[in-house]
Amino acid sequence: MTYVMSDLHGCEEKYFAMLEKIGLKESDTLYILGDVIDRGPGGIAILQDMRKRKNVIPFLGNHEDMALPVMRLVAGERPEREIGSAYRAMWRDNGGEPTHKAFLRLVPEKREEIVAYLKTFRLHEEITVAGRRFHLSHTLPDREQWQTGERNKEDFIWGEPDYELCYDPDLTFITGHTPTAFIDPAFRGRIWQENGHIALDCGAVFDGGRLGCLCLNTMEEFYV
Ligand SMILES: [Mn+2]
Repeated sequence: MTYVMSDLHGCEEKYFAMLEKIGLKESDTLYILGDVIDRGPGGIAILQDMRKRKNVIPFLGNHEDMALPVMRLVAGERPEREIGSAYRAMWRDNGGEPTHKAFLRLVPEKREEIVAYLKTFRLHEEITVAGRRFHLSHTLPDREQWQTGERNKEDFIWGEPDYELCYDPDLTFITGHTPTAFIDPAFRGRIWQENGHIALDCGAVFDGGRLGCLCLNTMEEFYV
């Protein structure tokens, strides 16, 4: 079976409860569409579990992208960009504090493992399950950018999709990043599907939110 979920945001207990609920087997594949870390306290613990599982395929979220340069610096590497106090404040203001603290508590070897793992996170990918084509990414550019092909890394981690517009009639676009309650308040805590889009972020870390997981073979929805 193929499963997909997103935006765990440090909710370690919900993550393990979901693995239990879906009964994830080694022959299954679980795609996680970014924002594993920040806001909640358990992001590093989730990453440490994910990296041990060969059948978990991680994608980059804006939170991992914000965290990585700081983590590289702490781990003794030289990030491409300048990491000054403004950058650190930006990550902190976006809920990075619990992740930063947990990262600093790791011994150097464990820090390097996390940094190396985050560098393997994918940006976007197309898969076919049960004859249906899916596009996976943390988020998407708007439809015009998608159709003109003028899109870059930032669009797949910070973009604001046009959920009211169909991007491609032959492809279903699965994203996290935008809590479904923001797309339609009636969908608070539930997976939203319309117009060739599936939005997965059920707001696990927020009051009234849940962690959602979708099985792409059966389209069954699971919640914790
Ligand atoms: Mn995000």
